[in-house]
Amino acid sequence: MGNIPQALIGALDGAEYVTVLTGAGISSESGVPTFRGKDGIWRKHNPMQLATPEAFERDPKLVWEWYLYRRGLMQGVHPNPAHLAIVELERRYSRFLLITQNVDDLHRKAGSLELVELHGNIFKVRCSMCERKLSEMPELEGLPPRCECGGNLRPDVVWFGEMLPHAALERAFEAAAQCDCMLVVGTSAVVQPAASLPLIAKREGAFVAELNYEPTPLSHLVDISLMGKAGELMPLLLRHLEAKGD
Ligand code: BV8
Ligand code: ZN
Repeated sequence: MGNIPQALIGALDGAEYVTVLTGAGISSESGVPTFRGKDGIWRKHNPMQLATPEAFERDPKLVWEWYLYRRGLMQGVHPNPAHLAIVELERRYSRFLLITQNVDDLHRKAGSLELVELHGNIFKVRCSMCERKLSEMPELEGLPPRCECGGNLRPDVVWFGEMLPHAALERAFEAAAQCDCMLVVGTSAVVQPAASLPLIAKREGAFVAELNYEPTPLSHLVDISLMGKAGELMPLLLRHLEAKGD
């Protein structure tokens, strides 16, 4: 079977506590455009113009149009073999945490249970005044949608310059520090504080492997950096683990 280094199979086979950090690359084979890739949505729109509280303050309608467009891209989009391989991986460990930067809800749809969404979820909405959370968009009488309190409803995602949800971040930092092995899948590793999680894991003695389509700032810092498509590498990794386990 293909090219998965023995060191990675051995590290996963011997691990008690495994964490996985994912980024937009794991959803690209589902047809979801990444952020910074050649097909990246941020090619057409400048994220600093749209994914910031200032942008929402200045033009909430424009920001909502962008998020409705992105929600639209998600219609008919399903988890791919990489998402499903992580669900299989989770079942092999009593201690496991999936930490995602993605807001596309595909890990939850795939069946991942121990899951932390560092940057929120594009299908959830919250009030920018009273912070009330809604699980979906209210009937649209126009943009931005309004809360009963009169405040503007906003996508329940983390914008640049905003704090990450405290509980999610705490849980992610703790898991990174305690795990024996961390897989970093499909992220350009440029957004903080998510990109520091693999460094924390490495510093605390975990075996850290990156699976990505192209090199990143992490590639020379991790134990193993595998270049390739997550939808191919992750299922291959699981087949190796199953073969070893039998
Ligand atoms: C905060 C939600 C501060 C919204 C997102 C200067 C230096 C360092 C840091 C900063 C700085 N200036 C500002 C900062 C902080 C800033 C930051 O990190 N900026 C970066 C860009 C420099 N961070 C923040 O603002 C964070 N908040 O720091 O608060 C603070 C402190 C105290 C008090 C108050 C405030 C908030 C960050 C969260 C921003 N929100 N998204 C939305 O989605 O609309 S970030 C956005 O980028 C997504 O969440 C995405 O997940 C994330 C990371 O991108 P990736 O997932 O990595 O996606 P990308 O396209 O980049 O890469 C995909 C990779 O996959 C590629 O490498 C590609 O090769 C690979 N790939 C593609 N296909 C495949 C594949 N791999 C495998 N298989 C494939 N098939
Ligand atoms: Zn409100």
